[in-house]
Amino acid sequence: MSNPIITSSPSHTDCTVVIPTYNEYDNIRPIIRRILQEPRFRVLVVDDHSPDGTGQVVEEMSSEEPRLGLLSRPGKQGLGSAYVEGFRRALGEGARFIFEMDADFSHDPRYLPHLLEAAECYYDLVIGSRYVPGGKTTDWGALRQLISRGGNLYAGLILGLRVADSTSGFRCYRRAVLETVDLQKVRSNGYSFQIEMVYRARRAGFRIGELPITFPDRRVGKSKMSRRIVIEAMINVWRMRLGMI
Ligand SMILES: Nc1nc2c(ncn2[C@@H]2O[C@H](COP(=O)(O)OP(=O)(O)OP(=O)(O)O)[C@@H](O)[C@H]2O)c(=O)[nH]1
Ligand SMILES: [Mg+2]
Repeated sequence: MSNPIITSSPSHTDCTVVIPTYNEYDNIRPIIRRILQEPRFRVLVVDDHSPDGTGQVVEEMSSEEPRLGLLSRPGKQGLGSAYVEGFRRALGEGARFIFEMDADFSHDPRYLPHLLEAAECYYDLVIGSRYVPGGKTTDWGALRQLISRGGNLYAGLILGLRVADSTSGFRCYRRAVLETVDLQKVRSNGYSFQIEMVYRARRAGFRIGELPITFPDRRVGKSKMSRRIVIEAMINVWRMRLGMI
């Protein structure tokens, strides 16, 4: 009698979407449900003890959903360190493709399979980009647009990134990128975290691509963007350039 053939199908969950959260109570349940409609995907939420109970929602959901994980931290420690901890967990769990995504529906889950396809076929890091042809932001006022576009131009010029949207937090990394970039050395915590990851991936010689996305404003909840985060980014770009990061 012949042995049964065991196949490893692509529906095996080899993709982990890491979502950092701070006070995303109204967004977290629907965004998780939507992502988990994709059979290849797991979700790992990194919550900083959100006072609004975001973490509890995830904990409850995870008791019935094996493809959902929660990493709970004791207090608000910033986006960059949340991602670094999430990446480590996802790598430890064997993910082959690791995604970054916000909880607030500015990043439409329908793009996930496209980011994945581009990472499987062409690139080591794929960025969902507002600033390549076909990409856009829809609801922002002039000031917010200026900060975002200006920040991208600034970082791109100073660091030679050759990327239109280095501050985008919607992306897919092949596991090799996160294994190669020394996560312990990543210093940025706010928007510059995204820039620093592009910079380090570029320096390590990885192929970086961008796919156009439409980026609406967050559906509900409050923005965590602050003047401090913008200033941190402006300074950190120079610290990278001068080899201090
Ligand atoms: N764990 C954790 N998550 C955070 C922290 N700061 C922001 N986040 C999450 O990171 C994601 C992006 O933050 P946002 O406030 O949406 O930042 P933004 O998209 O630049 O701002 P808006 O466009 O105004 O929403 C969201 O899912 C936040 O809940 C933090 O300190 N810790
Ligand atoms: Mg947002």
